Amino acid sequence: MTATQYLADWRPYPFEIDETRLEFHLHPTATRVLSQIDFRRTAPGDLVLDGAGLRTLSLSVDGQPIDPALIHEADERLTIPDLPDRFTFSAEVEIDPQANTALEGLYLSGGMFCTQCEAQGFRHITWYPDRPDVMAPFRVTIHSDQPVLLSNGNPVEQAPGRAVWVDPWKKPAYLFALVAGDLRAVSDHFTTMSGRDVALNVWVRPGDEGRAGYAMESLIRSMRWDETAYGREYDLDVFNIVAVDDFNMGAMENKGLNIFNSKLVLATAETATDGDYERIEGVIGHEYFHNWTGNRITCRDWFQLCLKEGLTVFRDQQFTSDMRSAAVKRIHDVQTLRARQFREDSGPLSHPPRPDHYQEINNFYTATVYEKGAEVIGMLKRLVGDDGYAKALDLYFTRHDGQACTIEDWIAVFQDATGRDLTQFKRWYTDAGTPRLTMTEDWQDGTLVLNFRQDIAPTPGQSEKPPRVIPIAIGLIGPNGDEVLPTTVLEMTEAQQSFRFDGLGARPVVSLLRGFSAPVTVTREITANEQALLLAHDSDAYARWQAGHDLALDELTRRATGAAGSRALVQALGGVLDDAERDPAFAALCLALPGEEEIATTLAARGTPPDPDAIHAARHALLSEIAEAHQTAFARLYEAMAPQGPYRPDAEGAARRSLRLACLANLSRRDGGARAEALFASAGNMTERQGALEQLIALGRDAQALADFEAEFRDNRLVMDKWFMVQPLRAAPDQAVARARALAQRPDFDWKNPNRFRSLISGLTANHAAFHAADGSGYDFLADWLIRLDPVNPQTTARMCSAFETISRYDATRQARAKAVLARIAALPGLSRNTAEMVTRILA
Ligand code: 0A1
Ligand code: ZN
Repeated sequence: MTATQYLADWRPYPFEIDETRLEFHLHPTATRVLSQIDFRRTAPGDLVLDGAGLRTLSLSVDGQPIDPALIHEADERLTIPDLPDRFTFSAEVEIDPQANTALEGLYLSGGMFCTQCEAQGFRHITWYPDRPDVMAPFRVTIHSDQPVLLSNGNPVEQAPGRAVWVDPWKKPAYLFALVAGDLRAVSDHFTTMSGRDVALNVWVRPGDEGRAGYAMESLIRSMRWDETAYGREYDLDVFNIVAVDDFNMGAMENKGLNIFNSKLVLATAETATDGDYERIEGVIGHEYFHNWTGNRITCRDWFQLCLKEGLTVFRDQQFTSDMRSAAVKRIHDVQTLRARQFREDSGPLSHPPRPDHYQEINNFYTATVYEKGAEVIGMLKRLVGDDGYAKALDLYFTRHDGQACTIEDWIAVFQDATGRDLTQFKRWYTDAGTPRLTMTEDWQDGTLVLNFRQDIAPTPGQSEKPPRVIPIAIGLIGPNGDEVLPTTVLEMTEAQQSFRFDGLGARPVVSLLRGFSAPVTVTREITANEQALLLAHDSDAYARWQAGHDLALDELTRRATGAAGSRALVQALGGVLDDAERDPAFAALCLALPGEEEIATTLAARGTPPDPDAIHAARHALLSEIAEAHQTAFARLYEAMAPQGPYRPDAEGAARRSLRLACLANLSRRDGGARAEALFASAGNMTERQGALEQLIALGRDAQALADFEAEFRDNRLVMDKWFMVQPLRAAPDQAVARARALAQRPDFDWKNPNRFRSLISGLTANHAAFHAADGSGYDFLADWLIRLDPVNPQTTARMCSAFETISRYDATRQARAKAVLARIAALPGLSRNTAEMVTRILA
């Protein structure tokens, strides 16, 4: 078992690097890497370098050979004592990209060389101080017969078989990148705010050029937005993006050479959904925004990961709200946060946005670091105001440009720019757990008193939870629907606190946590009528949606535990449908009832072990009631939302399609799938085709459509990933596991490709009642595949273990079955550090 790393153990590196020179002789199985690193001493100490899986051919300091016995294989380190104040370290190593199925370091994807160095991939390339606080300018020479040779920075020499790239900006090794392959560019250019011309390229495989246009448009929008919203200008002569098919994550912000999972680059109307387009725009933005928040200013150590990720997610969320609909974006972000981060925070994997220990850093690229990291910044902005935020960010960029920083540095710029003491606020970074906010009301003679209490349940390793500052945005709605108090932010700093509102006429309804002003759960007394009033009249779109969502959740949890249903939700949705043409996206969001997983979470939080079958049945029954009650409205809106012109992947078009598909889902419950079949056959875009296909699978009328889809898209890996995903996801729970098993037998289930693996396996784990089948077949299926993948790709295996993080919510039989399969994984000889850490934490 590997030693745990602690934040408290961080020590400065005793050397700085003036320049790193690398020379690559690329070969699929025997690539030679020559390195020369100019070190300058800044403190006493040995030179410690990281290296993993390297065949070391030679090591020297200022030309003098170094004894290879100084390599300590067990901890993958080379330690050289007694060095002078300035020296050049050189190494020659050999690595095998083709054998690199873990996709960390230099590897091959479809014959193309590419790299992934975050978090600790560079040590698989050569000996180096592989830690983010050691930054250096790089000069990279590539020798290869591949036609396109790319690295970070600016190209200084390009000749057949050889290229030289120089990156003048100091960077840590995790931002290094190299690509060599037969690639084609979609090119454009951008003139920056100071008038510099930047060449832009999106590199794809031959034949994919027609699918990269949206990525390029998104890049140009991102560059412009970062100039106007944050005053940040790009700083090299070229910006390259490369699409690769085999990639563990979404994309990577390497300096000047972003590498992307091809599913986040390639899109046409026929092959990509509205959701795909939105993600492409958002992730292109995210990686581009890292140039300032991550690259120019990076992290001192990996415990500070949320310094770059929380901020960059926050920035990409702002970008998407500016490009599309701010209200829809906020609701989507809240849904994601609840589904992924609240889930993580309420189980055995809970950790603070800034953890203070880990075994495997790659297990900490989590919803807590990313999405909660972004929410924490949103709260900070709310507390200091827009001007305070702008001042703090300007100070951050000027004070810390070129540095590797900490959360303390980040908080200090807000304190210094605004004068506000943020000592209590810092707990949001250091303490795990989602606060539960309970509100009660006292009403008398025109005075409303709101009493709040915050409770935070213990999380692993943290039993004491002092109160945090919580910005609670509220409004008050009169009984006739008028707003009697516009949005007001209450700052709660104590465990219990009351706020008083005088001079009110009639008793208002509180619109609570407007804009989702803090990442907390809410407990309050509210009637179905009051929820319906908010759903109809709240001026805050998020709060309006939340009211309807809460109404639905109350209804579903009652039914799932055997209580009788009411008509309140069905009636309230009638009002939403009457208004749907004015705001189709909002109506679609309201029609998407809480999912089975969320119902299970809610029941568990109330102390009731969720019964997946009862939840599925209750949701199904309620959906049928809604479909029946509003069939005329659904039929009318389905026609009204028909395409009005050629497909455009913008927010307005996506809104209409989302409402149309919500109507289709309801109509399909009554028309036997006739409309879905017609739409599947006639739709000219993937959004509607996939939507129709999902309905046909749910109805069990899918054979023809699946065969047609396969015949049409057999050669398109990304589209076939959808085909693999929707079947286990939408199949009836009692058939989904068998179906997933059959799909896994197909020769085109290329399980070593992370996208293909995730499509099929996550399709099943996202089918709540199927994955949690009482006989344990879902757990067995997942475990069998995790066991198979672990020796090939530990990172992807470990990430998918989180499907088990909720097991302690369920009944004793399910728990025992899940724990037995986890024990089976834990006992495997040679299990990766990644997976071992996840399984141990889940079983703890
Ligand atoms: N920094 C990237 C995400 C990323 C993280 C880790 C990776 O390998 C372990 C790869 C990519 C981002 O935030 O987009
Ligand atoms: Zn990121």
